[in-house]
Amino acid sequence: MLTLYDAPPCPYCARVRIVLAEKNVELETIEIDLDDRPAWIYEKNATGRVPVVEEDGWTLPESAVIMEYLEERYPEPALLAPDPAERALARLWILRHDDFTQPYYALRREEDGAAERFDEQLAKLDASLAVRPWLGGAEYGLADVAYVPWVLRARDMLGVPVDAHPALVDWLHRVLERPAVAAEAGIVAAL
Ligand SMILES: N[C@@H](CCC(=O)N[C@@H](CS)C(=O)NCC(=O)O)C(=O)O
Repeated sequence: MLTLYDAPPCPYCARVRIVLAEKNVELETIEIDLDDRPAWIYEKNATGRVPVVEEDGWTLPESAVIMEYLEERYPEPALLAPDPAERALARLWILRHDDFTQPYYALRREEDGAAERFDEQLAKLDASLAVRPWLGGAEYGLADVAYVPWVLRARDMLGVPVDAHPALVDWLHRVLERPAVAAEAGIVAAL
């Protein structure tokens, strides 16, 4: 059985929760208190961060790597397209995710200009979603999962207005139709 070291507020953990739910993987969840982390978490991940997954005594940190691991370990339903170009596009979004999260965390720290910089990032997602239905291309997949935890938290916890970005609003509506993402919205609502 797979174990997930998890923290409900953590958007990186949310990526992994969503992928596991999409793939209907049976799991045990061990909740880590981020304000009072147990010392043993450093044995699972030298940085002390979550998420970490563990399977048969083997541990793996880093949400982007975990998502890819889960995609290979539990291939059905697929969350990466068969087309190499679409797989590459999804990976590019995931690789460049820091461009999106830097202004998000700056906004959380209430830094000057952060709202504008984060809105530029939302506009970038919107522009892509205006030409393709999903971030990775024709189908929902890992790129959408990689971004939606922050978009939900920005909208529902930081009060960021998203209405000026119609393709993003439409994507959010479609992505929330997936039970795995709707469950995550429920977690955010309870934070
Ligand atoms: N690059 C990591 C980031 C994970 C991360 O930053 N997790 C946060 C919670 S959202 C954490 O464990 N923070 C504790 C710390 O930084 O000490 C990933 O993608 O998994």
